[in-house]
Amino acid sequence: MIKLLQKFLNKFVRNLFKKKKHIKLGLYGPPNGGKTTLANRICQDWLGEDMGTASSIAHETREIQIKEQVNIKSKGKELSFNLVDTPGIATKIDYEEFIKQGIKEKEAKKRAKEATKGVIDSIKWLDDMDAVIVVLDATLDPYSQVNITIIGNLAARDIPVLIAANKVDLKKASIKKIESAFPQYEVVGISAKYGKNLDEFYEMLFKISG
Ligand SMILES: Nc1nc2c(ncn2[C@@H]2O[C@H](COP(=O)(O)OP(=O)(O)OP(=O)(O)O)[C@@H](O)[C@H]2O)c(=O)[nH]1
Ligand SMILES: [Mg+2]
Repeated sequence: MIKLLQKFLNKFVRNLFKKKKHIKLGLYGPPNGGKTTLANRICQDWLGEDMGTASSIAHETREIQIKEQVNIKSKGKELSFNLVDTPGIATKIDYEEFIKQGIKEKEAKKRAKEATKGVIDSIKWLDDMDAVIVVLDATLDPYSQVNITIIGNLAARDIPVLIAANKVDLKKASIKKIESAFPQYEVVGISAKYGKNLDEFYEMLFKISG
């Protein structure tokens, strides 16, 4: 009996001091929204290094990328997470689009195949996320099938979401349009490329992850 009690107490004490696991923070969205640019911005701000390659050609990220132990601080609070950059989600991937961007046929076909697998991986990984930043290009119509599907999936799983309305440095950008498309979520306007409004972004990140 005493042994059992001891065992129980040991386990209790061990659990008490076990370090809280790092939360997984995912970057999700359609291709070219600026997920990797934002991932690089976050990693530069807090680790002084890049995370991946950003490109004007869609589906640059075709594999899940993880940066472990990113620690951010805002207003005396600290947040620690593993940052997950995901391949952009699309309903249709056509290798001819890559050819139009100057990529040779063989490579274009390979890319299309990898990009398709990437989309499947992104969706598979959704279940593992503790919180998600949906990165949208604020110059585009937010009511796309992809955006609605991503946000609907996150809502169904009760995963906390922050929408980053990216590219606010561009004239055509509209944060309002995104806010009215997804009124149930916090929206923060940023420019990942030029580092605009990142302070507010980090504050919001605390709000959704806390
Ligand atoms: N003007 C402007 N361009 C941006 C901004 N953020 C990203 N971009 C550009 O948008 C393009 C796509 O950026 P990425 O970061 O590669 O986009 P992504 O969401 O990771 O794309 P995939 O990996 O294909 O899913 C690149 O040409 C970036 O330089 C921004 O804040 N303002
Ligand atoms: Mg990317």
